[in-house]
Amino acid sequence: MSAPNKSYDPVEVEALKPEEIERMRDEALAAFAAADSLDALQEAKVAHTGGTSPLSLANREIGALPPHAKAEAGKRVGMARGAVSKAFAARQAELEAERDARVLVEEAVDVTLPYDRTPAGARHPLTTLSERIEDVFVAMGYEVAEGPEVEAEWFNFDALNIGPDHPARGMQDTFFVQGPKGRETESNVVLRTHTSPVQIRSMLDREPPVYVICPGRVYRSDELDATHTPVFMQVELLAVDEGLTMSDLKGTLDHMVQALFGEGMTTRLRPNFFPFTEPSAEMDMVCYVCRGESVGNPDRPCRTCSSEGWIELGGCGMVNPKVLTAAGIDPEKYSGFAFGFGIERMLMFRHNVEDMRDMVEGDVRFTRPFGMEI
Ligand code: FA5
Repeated sequence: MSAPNKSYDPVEVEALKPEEIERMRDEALAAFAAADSLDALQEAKVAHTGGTSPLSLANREIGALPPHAKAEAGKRVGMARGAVSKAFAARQAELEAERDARVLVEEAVDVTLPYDRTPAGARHPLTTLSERIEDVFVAMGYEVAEGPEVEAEWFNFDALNIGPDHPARGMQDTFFVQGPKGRETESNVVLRTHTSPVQIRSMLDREPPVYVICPGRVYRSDELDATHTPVFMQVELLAVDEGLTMSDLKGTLDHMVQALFGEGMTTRLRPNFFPFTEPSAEMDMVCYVCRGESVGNPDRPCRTCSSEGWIELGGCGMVNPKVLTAAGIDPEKYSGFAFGFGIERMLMFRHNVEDMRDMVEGDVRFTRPFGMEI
């Protein structure tokens, strides 16, 4: 830095000459304009505005000028530095905008492209349908109840009024669990053939009133074919309260089919026999595709109900007083109704599945159209 000099003319200090200041400014502006990246711009900034840059050094010279010369030199250097600083900010904004535009293009994701990640899998439609049915009843105040799949014969048969010699035991083609060594035939344990034993467990576990919905897996020694599987799902419904009648059962079933299949669906009951309900009935719902209009109408055949107008859903009836007694409930005071049906059959007609084997083979091409609900 030069020493103070009273007779000093700022124009005579080389670094403060107007043309020198202009040159420094123009070099800085040219360097900023030439910078083609934010990093290059940063380097140009250090070179042209940093502590050892020509403009900073010229600025320092001002301090050594006599007072009357400082103002003019200060103005000249200040204006040059202001122009350099503005040019830097403008170029920085330009380069940042270019970078943002480039990143948007480079990092764009085409959400319509097929992805190659391993799919996480899907819940089986039998599970989602079963939960949907549970929701309908939970909304009416029912509780979800469960029981074991390996069940005592007493719960599966005896308590349900299916005696040792009752033909229903044979009819249900039971899988018997082998007893201990030497007493293989004496286990009294079976793979449950229906969800009705959960009725007994629910009544023994609770004081009436009892309102339960019992979904679960059941087993029968049926061959696997288009309409049967040896392992399938049932849902059981049980209500025990004072003064329940068949009309409560009918109203509940009507509500269920409307909640599952839509407004205006109705049900009908046909006489049937189950040892654990008296009277017993087979429950049909009106065909949700043709609504009965295919009956006697060859021009409008219906594949869903085979033009019968009705679809069979399951068995039901008023709980047999003997069953209430076996579960410790006074049949003089309480009555109950029950209903049981197969989920595979319901999935078949609700979603036009033609072959039950598709439900057990585990092929994702079957489950995928039902949605990837996890
Ligand atoms: C029963 O199992 C009674 N426990 C239902 C019941 C409960 C009646 C409460 C009264 C009161 P059933 O044997 O009909 O009933 O079987 C009920 C349903 O299970 C049938 O309607 C059918 O949808 C389904 N089902 C029966 N066998 C098979 C099978 N092998 N594969 C798939 N679904 C089946």
